[in-house]
Amino acid sequence: MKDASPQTIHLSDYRPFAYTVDSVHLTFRLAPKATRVISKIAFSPNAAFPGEFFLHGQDVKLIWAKIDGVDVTPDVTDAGLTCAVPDAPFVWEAEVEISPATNTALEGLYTSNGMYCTQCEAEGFRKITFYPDRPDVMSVFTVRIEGDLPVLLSNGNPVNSGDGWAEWHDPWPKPAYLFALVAGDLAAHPGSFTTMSGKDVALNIYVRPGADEGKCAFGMEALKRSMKWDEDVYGREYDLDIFNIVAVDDFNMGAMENKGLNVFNSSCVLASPETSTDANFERIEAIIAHEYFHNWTGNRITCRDWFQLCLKEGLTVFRDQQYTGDQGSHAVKRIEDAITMRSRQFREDNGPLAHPVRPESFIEINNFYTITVYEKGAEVIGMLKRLVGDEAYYKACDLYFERHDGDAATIEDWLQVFEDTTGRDLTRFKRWYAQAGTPRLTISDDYADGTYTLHFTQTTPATPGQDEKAPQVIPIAVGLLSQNGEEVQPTVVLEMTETYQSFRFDGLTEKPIPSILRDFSAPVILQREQTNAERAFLMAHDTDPFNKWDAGRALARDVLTKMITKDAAPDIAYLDGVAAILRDDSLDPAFRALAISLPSEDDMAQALHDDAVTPDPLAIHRACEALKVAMAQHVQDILPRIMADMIVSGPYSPDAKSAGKRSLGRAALMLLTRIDGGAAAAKTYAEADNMTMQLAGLSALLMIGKGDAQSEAFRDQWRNDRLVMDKWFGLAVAMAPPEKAAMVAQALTQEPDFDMKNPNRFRAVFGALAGNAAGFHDPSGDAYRLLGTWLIKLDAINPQTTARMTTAFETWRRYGVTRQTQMREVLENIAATSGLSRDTAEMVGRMLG
Ligand code: 0A1
Ligand code: ZN
Repeated sequence: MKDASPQTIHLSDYRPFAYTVDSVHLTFRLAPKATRVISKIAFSPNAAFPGEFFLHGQDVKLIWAKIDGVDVTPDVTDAGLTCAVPDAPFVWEAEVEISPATNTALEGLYTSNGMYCTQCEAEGFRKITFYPDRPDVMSVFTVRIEGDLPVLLSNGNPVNSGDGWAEWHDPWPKPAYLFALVAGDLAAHPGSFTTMSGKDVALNIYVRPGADEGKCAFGMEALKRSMKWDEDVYGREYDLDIFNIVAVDDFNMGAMENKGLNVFNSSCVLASPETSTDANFERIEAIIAHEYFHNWTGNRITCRDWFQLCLKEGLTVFRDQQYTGDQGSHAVKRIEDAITMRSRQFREDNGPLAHPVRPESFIEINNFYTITVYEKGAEVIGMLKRLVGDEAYYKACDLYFERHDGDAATIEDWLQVFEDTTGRDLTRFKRWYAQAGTPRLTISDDYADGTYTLHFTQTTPATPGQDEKAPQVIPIAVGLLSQNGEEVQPTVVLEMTETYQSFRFDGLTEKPIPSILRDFSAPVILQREQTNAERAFLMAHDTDPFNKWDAGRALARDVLTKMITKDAAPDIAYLDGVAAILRDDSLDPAFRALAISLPSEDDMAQALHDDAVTPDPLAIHRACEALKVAMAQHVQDILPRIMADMIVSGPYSPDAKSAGKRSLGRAALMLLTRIDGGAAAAKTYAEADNMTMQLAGLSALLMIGKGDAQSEAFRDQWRNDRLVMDKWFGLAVAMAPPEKAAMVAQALTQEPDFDMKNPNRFRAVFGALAGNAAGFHDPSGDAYRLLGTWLIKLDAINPQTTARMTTAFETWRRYGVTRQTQMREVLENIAATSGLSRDTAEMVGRMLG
């Protein structure tokens, strides 16, 4: 629905609500197109902040309202209602009607395959009933659900139930965004957990009856591991008698941490060896942990307002990253996270959508569930931990939980516990929350008389609305290696606080080779003159796994840049480095797979743009392909052995070690396929007994323009599995040759099982199109226009997913005039669409602005 005058909300305008909510009773009478919601809410005036009685409400039809039992007639607008109320505590009652079955935006109460479910974060509760829908208004909820369905769930503990009704009570005060209701014909996969203080908690994963029931076991074990980990590492215990997870097919995001009733996109919880890849298993485990960890970082301590989103998200992402590292390899996890930061967060931070980890204004908060708030927010916590040390970090966290339990807190509260614990002044560090943009760190060095000095200069480019940047506090982890590869200075963390700063290392006998920004100790871009010989040296000798990997990356980037801009042949130093990594059986296979992987084509476009070269996606694609062929030829004698060694025998297990072996095996297969005509890939596909290898075989074949028969067979085999079919839809577009990508995507939208109402299916096709860099940027402009057309269609039914997907265009200014014009036209077309949602209007406005 068109919002005539979208309001910009500012952090500086924060004011507490004029009333407190003492209790909430809700009764739901479920009906697909006419659900009735009866609310009974006890309010008290907030003496310290008197003001208007305003309740949010959107797309809800008011049937009646009462105050203290007497009928009232509030003033109702599109956004909510106001009403004259007593100057003393009172009870508000209202009945409203809503239509879950026609709610395609998937916010508020909606239906998905006949199941009722809710999504209230950030501002969905106002689509359920009139309420002060803001995170600092917290209350205890009691919920009665009436409906002719076997399973009726809400937050907290079950109180009572009978035929066609159930009552739930959540003793923990919560904001409305954590409310949830689920009702449907669901099957439970049960489990249990005994907490550290000996309390038994009933666990359930609810799914649609049938095939999905066989896909719950992994999620249940992951949940138990998460519960244990949060006790062991953060001392956090679960606080209700029951913890429920529900899998839903239609969901805008990954999952949601509603108190005691987490709702998951089915793709983020359902797993089986036959239908899920190793990457799926890893992601599912991380998301289950993430949502569970929110119980303390998000729910027990929530956010005062939506500007503080990173308070819960940055911290919870940081915690899930720690958890994943603990389950497998910290080094591998750190490299994976750095890849995400550099490719997706740096891309955001260096474009028109750049914003601080804690934004200062927004039009639509749903547009700020971003990689910056989540991932850079987590990096900021990681830097804080590195600066204060582990012991102080956990002490500060303890203080945070103790001091703010039950609060709606702010970033100031979070930093205060660190100041109080350590005595440090974090004023300057706080800039990480306020200043957008990726700092560039320029490095030079000198050596004389046994003293080695590193000189750093930091600058942060201007970002929208922020022209001037102040220096950041940057923890720079550094180690020094001798010329023959021994570590002469183990890792130290240099704390850079100024624009220019130098650090000295004394007592050396020769000029060392520095290893800088170990473990990716800060989300910054290093700018440094470095020879490929030095990079190759670090690739071979660095003791820090992140920098060992990164040296290879830097080398690959340089090789590709010269292939693209100078038509150079692949540098033998890189090819030798790859061969050495592949041969080194002492290295973790998962690490080896990462170490021989290339930067993505989009990363290369960004790198060229940073070097003031206009990127040509097709030239980048060709160079990447040529380099992969050269790599394959250079290491062809090693590949068969690697593939044989990396076969994991016995029944499939998604554990990190087995997955790591498969990862290296697949990397070898991808190389081999470029020189063996697809024989090994066809064999892999035919013999696969798990989705990881089946998909690896199929992808490899499609990559070389083969695999039509396998693709058809795959489709026949998995026709009835929605999640696997999403993979099939996505793969067809991702692997399409550049000039055909748009056509393939367009053809897929005509398939009977393409359903634009299902965000997973829409993302499968169009996320893959945007991800096929050379295809998306095909000179015809067809892919731009196709995506634009479909985004306009989707906006009318699902603004949130549409707005997110417009980010495919966020890099438009990187490219040459023709592409810029084509993309700008698409953005302008979207912007000019009548009835465009506030979500999408804000995004395209910022991109064009
Ligand atoms: N808080 C959830 C993510 C989430 C955010 C918004 C949503 O709907 C608008 C749904 C989920 C998380 O961090 O997992
Ligand atoms: Zn989260």
